[in-house]
Amino acid sequence: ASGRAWWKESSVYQIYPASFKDSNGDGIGDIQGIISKLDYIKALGVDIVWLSPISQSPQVDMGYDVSDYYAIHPPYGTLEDVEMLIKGIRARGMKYVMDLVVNHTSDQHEWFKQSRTSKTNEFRDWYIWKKPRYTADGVRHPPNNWGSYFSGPAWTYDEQTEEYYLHLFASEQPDLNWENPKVREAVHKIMRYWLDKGASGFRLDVINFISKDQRFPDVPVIDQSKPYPEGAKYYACGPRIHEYLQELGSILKEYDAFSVGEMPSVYDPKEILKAVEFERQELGMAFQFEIMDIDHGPQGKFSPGNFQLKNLKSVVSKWQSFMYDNNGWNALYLENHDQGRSISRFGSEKPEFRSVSGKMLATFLGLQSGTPFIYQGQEIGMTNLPETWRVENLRDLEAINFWNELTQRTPGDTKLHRQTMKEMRLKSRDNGRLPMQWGPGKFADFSSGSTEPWIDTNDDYENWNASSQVCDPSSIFNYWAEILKLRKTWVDLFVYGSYTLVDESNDDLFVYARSFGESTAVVVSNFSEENVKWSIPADVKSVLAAGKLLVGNYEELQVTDIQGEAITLRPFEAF
Ligand code: TEU
Ligand code: CA
Repeated sequence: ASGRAWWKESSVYQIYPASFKDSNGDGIGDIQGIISKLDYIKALGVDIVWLSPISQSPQVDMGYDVSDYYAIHPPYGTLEDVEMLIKGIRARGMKYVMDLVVNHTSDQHEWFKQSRTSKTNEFRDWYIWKKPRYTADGVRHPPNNWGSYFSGPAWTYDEQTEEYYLHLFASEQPDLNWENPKVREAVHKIMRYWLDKGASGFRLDVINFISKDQRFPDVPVIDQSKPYPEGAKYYACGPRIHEYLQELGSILKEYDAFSVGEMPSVYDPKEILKAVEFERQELGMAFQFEIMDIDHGPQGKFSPGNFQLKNLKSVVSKWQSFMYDNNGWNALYLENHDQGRSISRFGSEKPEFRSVSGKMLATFLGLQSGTPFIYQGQEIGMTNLPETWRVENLRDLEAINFWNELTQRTPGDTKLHRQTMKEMRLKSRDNGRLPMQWGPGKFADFSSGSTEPWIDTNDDYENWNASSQVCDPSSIFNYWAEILKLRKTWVDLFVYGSYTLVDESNDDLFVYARSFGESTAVVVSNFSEENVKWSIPADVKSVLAAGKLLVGNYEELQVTDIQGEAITLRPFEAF
């Protein structure tokens, strides 16, 4: 990868505002709460703070349904609070990145309220409206069979004008019609407004979905129990995507801004490269989903999958090498507000392994080629929701809709329901949304008040929280800080160096090398909870023999241990 850029040398901390820190005791996190924790974020050593949406929103999808891009959701605070936040972030030498959700708006946005009033309204064409289809029996059907990511069809019929509108997500999240130049202009205006206010860039929500195949074809139904399959092949990286992204890219360039595009449902790195190739000046980097989908089952996300290290190796190595070789760039992440916690999915929640496996994952992720993203709570090893949770504890519409649809379709199938609940405990979006565990006090010190938080806290906060970790040099928090510091100390090697997978066929260890000029680093991660004996490959042996130990997640590891013929790695050991 040739081109250098400030955002390649940065790391990012993601905040989910509702669950981060509640300053006024109403049970909902807020901007003043974030401001009160900026020193904590700075101490971790990140460069960029990205906030999930804080714009005005009816919160059908936790703010990913915006009703006014220029106003702040009142429970979070005011515009003045946001200005103060941006100031506080910048005063600490960090940058603010905003979540921009413009594939769709809320149905409560003024544009949509206008759009639905009549076929001749000036905003009609800002959304995607189509006539119904009728079968011979006179029954009305949606214009095609695409499914919504939140269950059911991707189209909702509107009585007022007797047409359907498209929504790839909830029916309260109508998709904007990017074919309309006025929509694009409106988006550009929003971007400039926030860049002028001091934002240093954007995380662009499902940005690869903005250009739809204008024929809106049906997708073949393979499974009769799923009459509304995913239509992604007709809108993920669709026909005019790069034209639209170039328009965004030229604004971003003007401000030397950061950008990361969220790009689900595309697994061909060549497609994503077209958006993140350095010279094309579209986006800086993209979140691909191949790693996140690795433990999804054949029946989708909430069916049992089988996580295997060899799959992770091939997926990670595919993206690492491809982006490096082709002047692209990777966004590195194992967690966000849509995912289960990484220790629960890829490490171990067992008390004796929780900390060490969290540090192993930090080593594994943080030293790869790309820009690392840390999601709130990941830096202290927060884990998934407890076994005791039932569907009543869940707050996320994806899981709730899925559950309702499933239980209605398969009444009495308790085995399936139990299995689904188990998978939800592993992969539902709620897992990442539990209140941040600040301390051992009531509500994990997330909230000062007596009002219950909007979502229950986890059970383990008395022993597992930020305040105890910040001052403990052996904590996950301080280990992450060390990893991020290594990237700063060895910029050429860890930011701009190449990636090579080592010992591909090893079933327990993920080993890779980073190289730049004369320097090489070998990163070894044991993904198993057993001792693993590793016969060090010859070419690696010479590197280790000449080198020094930069970091390791077991305190007693000696340099001489790694300079022999073979070493035994302890459970989840990484160095
Ligand atoms: O997510 C888009 C997306 O495709 C997923 O990660 C989604 O959560 C998953 O496919 C469901 O199985 C983005 C946001 O990150 C998410 O929070 C929003 O709900 C969604 O877009 C709609 O704006
Ligand atoms: Ca609050």
